[in-house]
Amino acid sequence: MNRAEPSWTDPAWLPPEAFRPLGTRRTLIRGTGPVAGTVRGEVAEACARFGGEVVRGDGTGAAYDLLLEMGDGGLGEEDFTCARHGGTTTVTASGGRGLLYGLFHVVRLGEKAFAGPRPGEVHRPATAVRMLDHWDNVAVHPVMGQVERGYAGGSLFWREGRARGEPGRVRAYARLLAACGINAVCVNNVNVHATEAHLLTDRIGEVAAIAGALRPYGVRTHLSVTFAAPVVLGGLSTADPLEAAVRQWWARAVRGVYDAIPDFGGFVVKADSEGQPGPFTYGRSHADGTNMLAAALAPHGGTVHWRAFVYDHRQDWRDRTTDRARAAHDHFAPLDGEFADNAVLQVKHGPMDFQVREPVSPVLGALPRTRLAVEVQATQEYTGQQRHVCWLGPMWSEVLGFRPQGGAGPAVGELAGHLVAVSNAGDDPFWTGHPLAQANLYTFGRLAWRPDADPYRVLDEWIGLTFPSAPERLVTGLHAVLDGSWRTYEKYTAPLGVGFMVQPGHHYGPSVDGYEYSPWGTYHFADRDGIGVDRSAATGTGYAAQYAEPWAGVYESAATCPDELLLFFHHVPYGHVLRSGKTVVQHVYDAHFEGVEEVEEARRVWAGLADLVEPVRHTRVAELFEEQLRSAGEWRDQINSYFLRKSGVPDAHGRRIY
Ligand code: GCW
Repeated sequence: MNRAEPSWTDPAWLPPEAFRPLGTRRTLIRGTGPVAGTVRGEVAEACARFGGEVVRGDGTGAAYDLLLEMGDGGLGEEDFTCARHGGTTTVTASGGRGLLYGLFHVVRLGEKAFAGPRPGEVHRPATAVRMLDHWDNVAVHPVMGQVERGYAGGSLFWREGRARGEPGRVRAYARLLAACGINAVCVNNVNVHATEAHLLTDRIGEVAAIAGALRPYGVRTHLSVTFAAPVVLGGLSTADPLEAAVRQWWARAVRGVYDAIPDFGGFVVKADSEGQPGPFTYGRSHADGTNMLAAALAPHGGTVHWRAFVYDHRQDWRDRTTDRARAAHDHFAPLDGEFADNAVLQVKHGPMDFQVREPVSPVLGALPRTRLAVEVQATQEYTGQQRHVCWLGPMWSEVLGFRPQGGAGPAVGELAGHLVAVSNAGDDPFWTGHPLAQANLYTFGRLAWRPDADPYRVLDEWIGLTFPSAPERLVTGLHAVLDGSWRTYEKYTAPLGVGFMVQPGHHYGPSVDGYEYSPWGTYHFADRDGIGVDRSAATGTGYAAQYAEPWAGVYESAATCPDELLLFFHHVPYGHVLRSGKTVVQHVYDAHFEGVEEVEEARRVWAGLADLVEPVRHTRVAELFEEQLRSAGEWRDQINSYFLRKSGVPDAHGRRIY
């Protein structure tokens, strides 16, 4: 592969050129504090490059094109207004972050920010916390490596047991994040191993240094902690959340954290999940565990994000009564109303595990008295591992637009006060391994700011910022490659919502029965007659009944269940006729042939953009397309052959199946 030496100045959104419209203007800045200082620095740098000017003093009597002003009391700390009258564009904010977001708004608008009148608009984020969780280990893990499920090189923060000590790189990352509205980062893996446990106490200084590099761009730092910390770090004999000594230990530990990081965001906790310790050891509930940590954080304004990803990961495949999809709702719905005010239940968007197609988690509609965060996965564990183009904007947008109570009820984007993505960034020269995977990171940030935003418009923004003054052919080409890429990926991988069918362990590439007899609870139950999981209430696991109406009814019956989720909810014969009019097995064949053809077409479009994209970026994507095409072909052939062999039903179009 054609890899340059890692460098954090390589292409991403916000190249210097994106600042040209602003950098050629005269700007007056009124604001104080560290983040306002960042705004000043950004504008000064752009002006130095492009010939504009930062107007000095209070600006009285001076002419300026842009006023960036802090001081309006009526706005929240992150809000800003933008207007243009009489030849001056004015951004007003009450806090430094609002001013910074306003600056990036002007950069996004480009020349349009300085043309014609612009009526005053208020911009405010719909969600208070827009967070990236890094599954980064400090020490290289023997199985999971430096970054668990990381496909973008090493960690931005840690290397071989220590902090990298590269604040410039972290600051550059924070700048990209601020430009899409992300305001929080959790700097270590939710699986907290022995070395990482110490970040909470004796190694908090390393976290503080990272926090110092994130802060100028308004990004707060969070930390994953182990529930067993009082035992493994404090030498106590128990981590029972109701023990006074345990509660005191946490209170003291949290004080130490805030001494080092006064604006610390809080903890992220994976407890009693996939082997991580938790309150169950002591016969306590998730609410007991959460609230104990919440109590320690409350005096300092911190929040605990408690993950709902809890299920039996030692299942017996012979047992069809246990359903992993049910687990989060079974565990957490009964606890509604028991969680502290500064506790947030962090729920994966689907009931299983970030598959290319899942129903929206029923947990999101089941805890009206609990603060919720929705967790999506920007790192492409199950969606091509940043070797395949798979822009997830449309999927996330569907999730955020889902209304758990149906038509009149609130959408997931309104129910969740916090949005979280597992980060896809690392020390790769393009930040995300696949240069086009940057679009996922950017889109997440913008959807977190405005969950009902049109993802295709967000993609336009990313294109505009990444390729300033891109000719129409490039814009059209990028849309052609990215717009449908998630559905293309869905077509050539596991069909109709059935999920998994990946190689065990690393999860890349097809293995139809790879998890069929495993303890992980991810089965498809294919036999000679049919395939799918019966999750109906009438004859199956009852999962469908975890939804409110109308969804419980819609999913309960194979006749009303949406095609793309059919095998998630029902075990049907291969000849079952979908709502589309095709049989299940013919759909499988058609989708797999089409999916590979779509990859070929995307590769062709990309090849035709060679004259419009820097060679290093173009080459990287072109090389990855070769691998995507190979892998998609492998998926097609394995899945089609499997279905042909199981069902004995030939392809209606007589295409080659093995
Ligand atoms: O998606 C799965 C991954 C694990 C991950 C886990 C989780 C961090 O395969 O690697 O662990 O989910 O979300 O906790």
